[in-house]
Amino acid sequence: MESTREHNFLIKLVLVGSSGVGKTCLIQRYNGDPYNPDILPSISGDWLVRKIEVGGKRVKLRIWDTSGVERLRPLTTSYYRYSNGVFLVYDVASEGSFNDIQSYWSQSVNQHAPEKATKILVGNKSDLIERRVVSTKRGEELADKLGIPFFEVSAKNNLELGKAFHTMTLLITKTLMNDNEPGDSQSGVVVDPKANSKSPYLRNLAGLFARSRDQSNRASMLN
Ligand SMILES: Nc1nc2c(ncn2[C@@H]2O[C@H](COP(=O)(O)OP(=O)(O)O)[C@@H](O)[C@H]2O)c(=O)[nH]1
Ligand SMILES: [Mg+2]
Repeated sequence: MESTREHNFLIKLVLVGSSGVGKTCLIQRYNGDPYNPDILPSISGDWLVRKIEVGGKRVKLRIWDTSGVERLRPLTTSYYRYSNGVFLVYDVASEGSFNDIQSYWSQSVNQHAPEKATKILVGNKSDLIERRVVSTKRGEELADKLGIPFFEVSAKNNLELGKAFHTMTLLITKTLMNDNEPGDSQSGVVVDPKANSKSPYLRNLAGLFARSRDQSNRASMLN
């Protein structure tokens, strides 16, 4: 049995998106593993744990990988259960994967993920400059339409991944601290009773998020 003192928050994250957008690569890269171009398509969901510190709080992230293969999509709905955050991932070199976000994934998340789950739109493979078909602007427009933050990343070149996960974690911890429901089993969260929603890092959250989005956009424009 784990001691609740080990971490202030236990957060469940899920990555969804069509097959081949790079969900597994993103998770492995974020976990510190080298980029592996020969990765096999995921059949079933899998998860790994990463511990990080955000704003002086110890956070344990349990990150779920899912399969975007069409015939297995219904299975994904069970992964949304008790999730605190969902990354909606597309591939900037695949128009189809971008369309799938609008026609399938955003609806499936809204239907099956907890209402309070934080959502972030992620355009992966920003390194594929020649093959890009979805512009940064279109990604931003879709994110605005969905009312969620947006990052362009590259699992291959390890660009902006950390920022996307960091922002997700910050936004979730902010929600949880506002809720302030110690030991809320619905969200699978351990809330430190000493957690103080008036901490300076949370006050700076809005500015931090705006900055990271600016930087994210700038970085993708430079590519
Ligand atoms: N160029 C490029 N290829 C990537 C990137 N991320 C993943 N891939 C490739 O895309 C393919 C699908 O990746 P995978 O992680 O299995 O996608 P998943 O089905 O969403 O889990 C693999 O051949 C990866 O090597 C990236 O950032 N850039
Ligand atoms: Mg996969």
